Amino acid sequence: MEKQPFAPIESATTLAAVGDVHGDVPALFRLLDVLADSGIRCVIGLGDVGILWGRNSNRDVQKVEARLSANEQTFYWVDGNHENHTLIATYPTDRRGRRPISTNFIHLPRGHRVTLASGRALAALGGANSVDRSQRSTWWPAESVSGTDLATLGPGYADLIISHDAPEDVLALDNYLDKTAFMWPQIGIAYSQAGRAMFHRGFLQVRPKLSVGGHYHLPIDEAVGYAVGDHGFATRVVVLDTLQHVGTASVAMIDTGSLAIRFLTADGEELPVREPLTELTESMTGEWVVHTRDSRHRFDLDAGTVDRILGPDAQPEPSDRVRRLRSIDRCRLGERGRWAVEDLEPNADQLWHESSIIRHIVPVKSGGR
Ligand SMILES: [Mn+2]
Repeated sequence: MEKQPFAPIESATTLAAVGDVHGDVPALFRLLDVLADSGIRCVIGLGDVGILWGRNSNRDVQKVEARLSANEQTFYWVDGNHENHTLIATYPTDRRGRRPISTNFIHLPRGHRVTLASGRALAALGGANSVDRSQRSTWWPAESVSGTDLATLGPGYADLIISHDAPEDVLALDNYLDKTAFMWPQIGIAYSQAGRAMFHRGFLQVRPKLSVGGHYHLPIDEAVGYAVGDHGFATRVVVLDTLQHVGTASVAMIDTGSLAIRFLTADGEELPVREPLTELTESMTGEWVVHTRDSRHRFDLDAGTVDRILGPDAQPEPSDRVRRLRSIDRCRLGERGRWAVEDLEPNADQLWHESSIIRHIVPVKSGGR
């Protein structure tokens, strides 16, 4: 009879998501032991796991399985770009559509979905395009998210997407990629962006509340508003750092009911909690820029004013001038904004401003919350 995993993902109340392992078995074991000490038994690798890699992979898989068994843990993982996709594909999928490499070391193929005991739906969508493809001695075309993967994923909602790549329009990530673009050939950047665009199509099919990925080797936790046609939604986009980086968020402990997150370092040290901002309210202070689909609005909550910042393609409008902010009815990521303004001259009429769907709320200076 087939052996059952110790900690099936369906019944997990906490999932420990782990950034790129890169075949670093000692680092993985250190983390698995710390997690086991705090009772965490279901762990999810976010791609670039690199255990199933070359000639020694059988031995590595046996070592990993032995440690997981000793800790009564199960390690599920989605594939990244830095992965031996040919070797992965030699393992058959089981009747659930998962790919057990060993009893407790289980690959989740792209498009796989799980209903958790909490009632939440989880979708898995690994894969990413290597920015350094032209410099790599080992490269697999199967690293790319394909149209078939997106068809397998299907159009249904899921609360949570587990991936290697990240959705588009994440400010902290896009700023980082802009700053590091000089490091890569133009063709590699274009290829990598095409892969991210493909993942983003899958992301929009799922419209999740929470997106957790790896790949970029830096920690990000940002709430973003998205729109599919007229329908808006907000997602907390989390990117985890690799297990090789010290002191940063490499692990996310996800409560499968509330979707609340605690971040840990690769050594299992807990990091301070700082929830990403999802809403601008009248009770806040400071200066903020609200990005909608069509424009940007600067809110000075100390001065009580708002004005529109013209983008390069925007046509000037009367609402561009600085106005007094009377009230904020609604200013939430993924929704249309609504706030009341009036001209600065005395006895001016109050009018409501209705915005397109809000994508970002960004502090002009630090603080102000
Ligand atoms: Mn990586």
